[in-house]
Amino acid sequence: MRASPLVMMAFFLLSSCGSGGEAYSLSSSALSFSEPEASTSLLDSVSSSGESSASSSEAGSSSAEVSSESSVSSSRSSENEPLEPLSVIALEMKSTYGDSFLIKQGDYEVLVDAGTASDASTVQAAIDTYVEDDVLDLLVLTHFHTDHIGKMTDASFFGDISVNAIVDPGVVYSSSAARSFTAMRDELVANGSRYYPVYDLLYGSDPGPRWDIEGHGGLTIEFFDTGFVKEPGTSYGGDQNNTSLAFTLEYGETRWLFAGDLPGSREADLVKSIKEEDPSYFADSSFNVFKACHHGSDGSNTDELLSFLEPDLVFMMAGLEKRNRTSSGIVDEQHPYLGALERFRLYTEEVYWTSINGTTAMTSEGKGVALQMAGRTQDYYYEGEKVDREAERFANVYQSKYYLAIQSLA
Ligand SMILES: [Ca+2]
Repeated sequence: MRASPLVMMAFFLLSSCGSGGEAYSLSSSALSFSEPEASTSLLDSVSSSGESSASSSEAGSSSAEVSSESSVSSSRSSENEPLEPLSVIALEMKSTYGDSFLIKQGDYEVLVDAGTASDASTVQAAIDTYVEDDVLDLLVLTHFHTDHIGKMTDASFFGDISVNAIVDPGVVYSSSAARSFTAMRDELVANGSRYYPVYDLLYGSDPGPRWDIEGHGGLTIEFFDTGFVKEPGTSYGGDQNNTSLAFTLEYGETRWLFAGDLPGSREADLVKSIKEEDPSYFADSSFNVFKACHHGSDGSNTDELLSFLEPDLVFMMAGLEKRNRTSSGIVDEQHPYLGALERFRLYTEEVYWTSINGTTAMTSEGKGVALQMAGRTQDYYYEGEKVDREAERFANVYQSKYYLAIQSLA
């Protein structure tokens, strides 16, 4: 594999993990697995790389099998020992907006949102690939907008895969997509899924807002109040972005924050909630990962949130808008917006967007994060020429022609 500067960028992120970085091997094979046209190749390759990362103890096992009790307890007993891999896989979105990503540690999987209706096959392929035990352990719908519900409007969306638990904002919103999602949720509950409106997690009883996922290397998921959490069944017809769920992942020395399409006006309340729980939550972490709020909107991703997070890695989902996929080039700003990108840059250059990189897997063994990108499956143009997909496969957003284009529009 040629050592292009862009590949080295991906490797740099890996080696910024500190002394534990040698535990990783971002081998050339890990980067050459997938062709840009086939995002499922990346899905396959991530499982494979999970095996190779853990192969020192459990050669030949699948990534789900290696998270045995013995290896988990030994990981906990020594800070220098890598944990079994945790992967967060951000899926390439096909049309405007859209969020969908999977979290996987061993046989524990979380699906967060399902993009737009046109992303359904991508999301289903990811579920089929990663949910090897046919039990999706947690489904999180961050809020009731169509670019997050996608085709989760009928229980058949999940095929033979059962959904163990569901968390959503619990409000009643009268769009047809929201009604369909709610009907699907009821059907899943009738089939045995547990359902937790976020209000009940925060202010009800079991299981509470902080979930320690037993047998998964100390993986912890925690939900936070954004100041807009409503009692279950409350009708809310306003901007659903306000109701976006916010939650963190804690894994080894890494911290991750996800908050759907939360608007900037709610971010201060989120910071306040996290500070009340643990003011040093992000400050004491060696590596902070942030899913940009609202697809990298300028109205979200405020200085107040970013200065609290001090992110080391930011990732964004959102498809290229139709008008920006013609030979005219990027003719209008879209998500992600320049204002948000400039604010991220005050903290890190490691800012990635699935419409530049394609489906992206972020894998951590407890220190730092290694990246694998499938390459995008859609094209855009700059100065009349199609921008080379492979040239931007490992590019951060500031190295992309998209960034040049929106700078020129500003
Ligand atoms: Ca599972």
